[in-house]
Amino acid sequence: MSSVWDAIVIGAGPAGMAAAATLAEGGATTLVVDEQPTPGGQIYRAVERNGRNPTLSAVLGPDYAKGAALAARMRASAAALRFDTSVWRIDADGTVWTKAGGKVECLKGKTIVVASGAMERPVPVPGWTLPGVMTVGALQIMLKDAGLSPSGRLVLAGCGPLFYLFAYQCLQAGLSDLVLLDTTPRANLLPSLRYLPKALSGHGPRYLLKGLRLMAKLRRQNVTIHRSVSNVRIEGDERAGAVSFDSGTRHHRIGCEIVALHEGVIPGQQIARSIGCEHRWDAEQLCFRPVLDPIGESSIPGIFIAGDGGGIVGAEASAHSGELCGLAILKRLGKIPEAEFVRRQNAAQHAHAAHLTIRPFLDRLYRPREEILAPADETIVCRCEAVRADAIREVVRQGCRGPNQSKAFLRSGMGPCQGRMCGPTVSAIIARETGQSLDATGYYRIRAPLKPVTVGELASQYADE
Ligand SMILES: Cc1cc2nc3c(=O)[nH]c(=O)nc-3n(C[C@H](O)C(O)[C@H](O)COP(=O)(O)OP(=O)(O)OC[C@H]3O[C@@H](n4cnc5c(N)ncnc54)[C@H](O)[C@@H]3O)c2cc1C
Repeated sequence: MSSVWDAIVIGAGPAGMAAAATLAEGGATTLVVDEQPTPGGQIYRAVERNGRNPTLSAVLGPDYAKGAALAARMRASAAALRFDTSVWRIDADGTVWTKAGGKVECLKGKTIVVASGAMERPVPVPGWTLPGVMTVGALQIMLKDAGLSPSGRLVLAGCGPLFYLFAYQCLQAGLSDLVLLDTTPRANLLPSLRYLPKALSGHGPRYLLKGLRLMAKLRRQNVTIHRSVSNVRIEGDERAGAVSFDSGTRHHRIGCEIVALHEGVIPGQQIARSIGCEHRWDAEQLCFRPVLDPIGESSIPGIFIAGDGGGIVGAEASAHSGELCGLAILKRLGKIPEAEFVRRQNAAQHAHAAHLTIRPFLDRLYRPREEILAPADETIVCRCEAVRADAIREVVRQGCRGPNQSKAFLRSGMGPCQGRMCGPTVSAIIARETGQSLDATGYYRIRAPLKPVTVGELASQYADE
């Protein structure tokens, strides 16, 4: 074991970068680990390099460019940065196992900041396993990482802020054959209006205006948009060739080359669950999230969770939550005077809250349809082991009460994605079939290794002995 760090930060997205900069500027020995080659996380992916590419910067927009300042602040601090490095195990005592360049290393932190972000909500619809079907986030990663955009007709099916943002970015990138299937249920509109007054405070109006501008641009460019879409099915033998769906009372079928699905993002649970942090079902965001105190500490002392991994808050609030974790750790280490701590904590809490005024409105408006959470019988739920929804319902009828037991019956969640893609759906189906709450149903028990590690890589730590 090389050294004991005051803090190890996992993830260099907005939350991790803000936490690391705050910690290192305050004199804490800080190590940042991220499996990507450069800082930025999901939203600001490759922001340093793309800042030198005016064409791509124009496509990605000004909110993307904001990430460069945060990356520069972290780089200017004394934080040690390790990129292209995956964390594959964390123990509750602050031991962190990484792998990079074929070698495994064991590190120790007095505190850990898990800032590993969100993932897209799985969208299990018939045909979602066909080649040619991706997620909106995956296509956006190709755009940010390599400036690539799809050729041929692209159908985007889903809803939520990232859905419209990516549609807009496609237009900016010059894509002309784009069809949107907006799955926002019409019935969501009225209940969401209850949250509009709150959304008009803090930074809410800025987000609302941005959304309205994106929609106006899509309308001006005459993009075909089908609204209130349901029953999406992707058809094709070898690969996706068409999408059928209902829009209002009409049934449609359109040909396509690529289909991208998106129904919002949910916290990535793998790391926090593997450490044993307590999670609860969030009935507003329809996902599990870790139980955190107001400064971001989890149920395990010394393990902090910042950013979207602690509940979906968006990029700027993620950065403020990272700062809050950083300040709390500095205080615990005795590295910040009380008055300065109180002043900076108040400012960060205030700024964080101002970005959250929009959330209840967005969460209610873009609440996914029931068919996304608990899909029709013939739909494959576990992609790795090809387990269908009806098989999960059948084992519940045979007495299976939870996701871990379903593994023994069906092998669901035991493939290479380690349950990331089927976990939320398996829990939702079992809860509905048993009539239990989601909290009582629970989630897969997640165990290390969180990333594939070879025996050779494990052996590498003893190479010098
Ligand atoms: C695919 C995708 C695209 C998105 N695009 C946008 C967008 O364009 N605009 C927008 O406003 N919001 C976007 N979001 C939402 C967005 O993620 C945020 O609100 C924001 O990036 C959250 O910041 P964060 O710091 O919590 O996490 P992230 O930005 O996700 O950063 C997490 C970091 O942790 C690293 N990491 C995770 N696990 C490990 C591990 N085991 N080992 C090492 N490193 C690890 C990741 O590589 C990543 O860099 C996107 C979300 C997703 C899932």
